[in-house]
This record gives sequence, C-alpha cells and structure tokens, in this order.
Amino acid sequence: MGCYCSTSKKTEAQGYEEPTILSSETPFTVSEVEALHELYKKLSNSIVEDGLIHKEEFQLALFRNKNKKNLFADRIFDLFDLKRNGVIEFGEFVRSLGVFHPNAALEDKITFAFRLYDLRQTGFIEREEVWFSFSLVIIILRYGSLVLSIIHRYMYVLVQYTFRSTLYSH
Ligand SMILES: [Ca+2]
Ligand SMILES: [Ca+2]
Repeated sequence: MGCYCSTSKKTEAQGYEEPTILSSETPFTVSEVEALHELYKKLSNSIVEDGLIHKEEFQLALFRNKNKKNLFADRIFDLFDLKRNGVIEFGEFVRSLGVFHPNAALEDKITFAFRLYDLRQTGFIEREEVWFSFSLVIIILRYGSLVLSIIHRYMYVLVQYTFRSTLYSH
C-alpha cells in the first residue's frame, strides 16, 4: 500500500519512514529512531546533499576517507542497501542498525554476520570458514554497543549545540 508519487516534490527525503513505524519494526524506541534520523541527515548530506547515503558518504563515515577502496566497507554497504538500489535510505539505515542493538535477536545478528561473510553470496559458508563467521558475530556484539555509544555521543553534542544556538540567538 502507499502511493509513491515520484514526480511530485515531497517534503521528506526519498526513503523516509515514520519513526513510529520504524520503531515498531526494530529494537529502537521512537526517540532513538528520531536521533538516528539526525545522524542520518548528517551522513547523507556529507558529500552530495540529496538526503541519501551513497557509498562514498558511507565510507567517509566509517573510515573518514571516501577514496580508499575497502572491501569490508563495500560489503557492509551492500548489506545496508536492502533494496539494492545503490543508496542507503533512512528506513534501510535504521533496520540495518537495529541488528547492532543489544536487544536485537541473536538470530538476526548471526544472519547479518553470515551475509557479511558470505562474500560470494552462495548462501552457504564452507565448513572451514565457520569459525570466521563466529568471530564476526562476536565483533558485531561488541561493535553494537560502540555504534550506540557513538549515536548517544553525537546526540549529546547536537543537543548542546542546539541549546547554545538557542541561548545566543535571544
Ligand atoms: Ca548524499
Ligand atoms: Ca537502498
């Protein structure tokens, strides 16, 4: 359901989804989704101001370098790009980050790690490679709280900045 009127100019960027909907489908609360939207806006306008995250912007966010080719970054980008249209939309961003949430189902984390490792996309991992996917799950479990702490730190800076601008503008 829903009308995708591509010709009409929309107020929200392409791929924007309501925080209440995203919150109901992910482990995030509505305010966390709203915080992610602030982060998303920053990332998606870092190089090309189109409200969508392109590969270069994603790479810049991950490694602070947009030119260095990185297979790992490429792979994560592909995993985030659920609709496979070459850009990460807001809905995809939130759903993918949901995997890193401490309350996300272990099964989802394992699936994510599995897809991350299955570079050839054959749908199965060779027996001798299993240990590697397990270490990836461990990385995701650890990295998950790191992602959240970055989001929280970013929100803290943003709130302070907004507070200060409001203070000085009066
Ligand atoms: Ca962009
Ligand atoms: Ca996409």
